[in-house]
Amino acid sequence: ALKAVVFDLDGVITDTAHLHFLAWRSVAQEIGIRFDEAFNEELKGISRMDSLQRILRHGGKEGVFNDKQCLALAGKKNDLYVQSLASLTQASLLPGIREVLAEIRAANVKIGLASVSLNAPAILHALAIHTAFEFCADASRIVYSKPDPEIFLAACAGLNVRPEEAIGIEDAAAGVEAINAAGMLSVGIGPGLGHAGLQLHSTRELSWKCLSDFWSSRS
Ligand code: B16
Ligand code: MG
Repeated sequence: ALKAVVFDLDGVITDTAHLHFLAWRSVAQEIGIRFDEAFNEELKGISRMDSLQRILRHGGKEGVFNDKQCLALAGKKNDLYVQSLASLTQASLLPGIREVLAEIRAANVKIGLASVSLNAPAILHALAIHTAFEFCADASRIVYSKPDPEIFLAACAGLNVRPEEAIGIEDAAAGVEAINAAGMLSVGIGPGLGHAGLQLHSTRELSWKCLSDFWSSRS
């Protein structure tokens, strides 16, 4: 039986991808790298330091900065990003999320979080939904970014369920890959996620009915 549903944060629960983009763009500009929102897609679900490496590679500046300089650049980005999080309120929840969380809970199925963002706890508090989650994987203890399954496996372990008993929900290609590699069933929200077990256009389509129908159709 289905025992848990594990959510990604950015792009599934709230849309912070644009805030990440604005913060990275401003840091990148200072070191002469330009990038657009299309390239930003490739940073979804990728950890802070790995994102910086991808940006440097994108700008042809791989290996130009030493570790200390990289940490400073990442720190500057995070300061800008954290400042921008002040704009988050309960209204920043993506459509249908509050409802589906309540429905999953009512069905007695556990709810977990698998976000590689070190800011995830602060974001859940700002959205006033932290109490909905029985377990949030600790991003600071994760070694490998998505598409590695590590964070989804950590979420399942913390919820005390086997990956085969859980559904994962993601908006990023690397995230869907991570869910599949963990041995969970995957739900992809948005375009370009043909590798997801179930593809939806928007969080609006998420409901307990859609998740439980998907589960019974596959197991
Ligand atoms: P932070 P997710 C990810 O969150 C974001 O998609 C990614 O763009 C970001 O770089 C990463 O978190 C790290 O975030 O700098 O706040 O630690 O999609 O796994 O919820
Ligand atoms: Mg995401």
